[in-house]
Amino acid sequence: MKAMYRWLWAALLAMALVATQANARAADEDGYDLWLRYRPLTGAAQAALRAHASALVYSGQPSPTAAAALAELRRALAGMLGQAPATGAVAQDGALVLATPASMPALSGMDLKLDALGAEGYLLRSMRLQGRRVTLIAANTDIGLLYGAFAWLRAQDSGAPLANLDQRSAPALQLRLLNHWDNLDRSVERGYAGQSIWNWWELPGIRARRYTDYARANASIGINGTVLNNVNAAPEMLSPAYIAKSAALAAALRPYGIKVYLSVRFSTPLELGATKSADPLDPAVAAWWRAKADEIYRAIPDFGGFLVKANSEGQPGPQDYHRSHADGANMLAAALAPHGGVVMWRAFVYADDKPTDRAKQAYDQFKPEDGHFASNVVVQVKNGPIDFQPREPVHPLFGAMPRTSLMMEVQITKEYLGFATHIAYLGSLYEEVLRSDTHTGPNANDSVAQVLAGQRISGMAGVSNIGSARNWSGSHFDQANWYAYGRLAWDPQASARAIAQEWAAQTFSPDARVAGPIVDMLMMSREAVVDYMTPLGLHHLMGTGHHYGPAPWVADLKRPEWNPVYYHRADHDGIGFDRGASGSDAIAQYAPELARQYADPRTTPEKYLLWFHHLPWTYRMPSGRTLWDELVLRYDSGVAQTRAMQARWSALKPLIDAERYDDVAARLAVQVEEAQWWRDASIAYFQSKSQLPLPPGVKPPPLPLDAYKARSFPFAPGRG
Ligand code: GCW
Repeated sequence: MKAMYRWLWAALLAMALVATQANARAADEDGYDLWLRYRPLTGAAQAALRAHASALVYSGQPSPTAAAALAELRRALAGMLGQAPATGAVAQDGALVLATPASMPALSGMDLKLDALGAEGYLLRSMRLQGRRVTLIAANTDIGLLYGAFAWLRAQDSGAPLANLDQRSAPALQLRLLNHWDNLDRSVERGYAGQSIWNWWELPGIRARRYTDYARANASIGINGTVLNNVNAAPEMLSPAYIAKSAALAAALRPYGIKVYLSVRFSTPLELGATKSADPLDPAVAAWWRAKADEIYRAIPDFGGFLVKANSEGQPGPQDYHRSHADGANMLAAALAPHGGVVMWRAFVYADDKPTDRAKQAYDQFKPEDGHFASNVVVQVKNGPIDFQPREPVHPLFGAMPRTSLMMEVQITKEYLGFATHIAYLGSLYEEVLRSDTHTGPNANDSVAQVLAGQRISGMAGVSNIGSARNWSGSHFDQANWYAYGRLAWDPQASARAIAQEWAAQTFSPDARVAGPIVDMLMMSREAVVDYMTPLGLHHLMGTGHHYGPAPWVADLKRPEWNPVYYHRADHDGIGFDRGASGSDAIAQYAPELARQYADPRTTPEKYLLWFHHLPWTYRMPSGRTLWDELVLRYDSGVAQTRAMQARWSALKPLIDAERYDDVAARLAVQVEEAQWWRDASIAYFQSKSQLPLPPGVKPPPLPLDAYKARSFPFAPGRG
């Protein structure tokens, strides 16, 4: 009997313990709120916030944009304090005052140096106003106020002290855009977050609330434009019915400072049966585009412009009529110019009939056209010369077309970095690219960030990772890539780590025990992916078509540059792509200083070694190891880093809500397994070439090479 009581007692105690532990864990979250969660605060944190947000002050009738700023603050404060603050026109102690020179003429006399903020910048300042201690959020325009409101919330959410704020910020780039590769049937090319967010079928009559939340999220990180549809564009996009649908989206996004742009198919008038050709020099074609632009601007007065993929991967373009890129771009630019629109003409071109190194083709085609483009054309260049690989050296066009505006395109979606399954923080990738020195100008450091900021039309485009998934990006951690993209497009000099910290604090918790390990995971994640997929400058070794998983052996596709063997060139003697003078000479496209550095494997950064050089397996690395041994160890290191991320996450279990914890944990388990797969398959394949033994202590791949080759994934997502 006594034993039974003891047993019962122990059982009750255990149950109580489990219950308290469960209580201690935060409530489940599905990720819909992104980094704008505004969860209730308690204790000192709540008191501190209350002291700096006792009221919201704005005078006059707010525009839809100023109203959005006020609504966001109200919503946030109601969430965090349990009660929305009073709104009024008169300052009181602890008030948040939102003002532009138009809403509060006195601002102009206050020596705030508002001019330097431009049309989109803001300032946050703790100060005295009408004898009251307030926080001023000031800007020249209402959109600046909205950005300022979000900046204040970011400061609050990341645990910054609110008593002595003095921040000013203005974007370094004019165009900070998302590119959706969304099709009209709602499939998304290279999308891993469900169907397209745009419900084209139901538009324009039915406007999902999600469109407004999309706009809020984007405005919170400074994104000011969105290209709604895939660059592989359908001609129907420009039909009256779809212009009406785009106009409905434009109306939902407008209060948040987000302009709508469209991808256009170069042959649209021909395919819609309106003209007999798509020749840019045919007056009937140019007239059609002018009339079309007029029609679009009647429906969307602040329409941003066109994005064009022409003469690339089978898309039509001016070269079909023996015209140049500039001929094509300028014809469209002339149609948009009267309305203030821009043409973003993509430099991502490579063609069947060009036997040259794919990495050279964009430069070869565009550099000779420098200076030929109209002033409202901006050439959109991918960050690297191949295609959104886990790592690439920067594109040689940056800094090489001084008489043409260039903007940079990066991928936010992870076509080549494990879709939404693997964690890979792209803030690190963007930062690496933006800080790369192009050596193209008179400055000691002509980083890509500086080159971009110096363009007449400046900007960045990020290929969106947003879909209809409840958590927007398909995985919680992929939200960080959307966030980092926006923050870096605003300030290309910002630090990826600082951005990771902001994101982790807002999305999970500012508590260092939570944010610290999450930042560590983010910061190690991209290098881990590089190491287990494509170490030491290897690239484009992914599975055919879907680009998931290792397939370095593929050699039978129609076009040479579709085959991984084209890129790694491994044989019995060595590995790597010779892009020096004895090879494709792609190196010559870089500024002399860089070209000199890349010409010699000894001075080429190790991370780009096999990008630029074909080297014997026995080549001595700076570590003293042979290239073969080093390569194998990198693969192992990638797997080890992935396991380390997993361990960090496991330790966070008590501090993260179960819903998000479990989802991330499941993905990490798959990532560890797949990192191992990448490592095993790659080593098995390269060993079949090198015929060398593995370094001592290294485990051989558990399966024969053929077993890896036999894997196929006919239903992998994202092929549009
Ligand atoms: O990365 C490649 C993708 C294609 C894409 C193309 C591009 C939209 O595999 O799916 O097409 O680049 O950027 O145009």
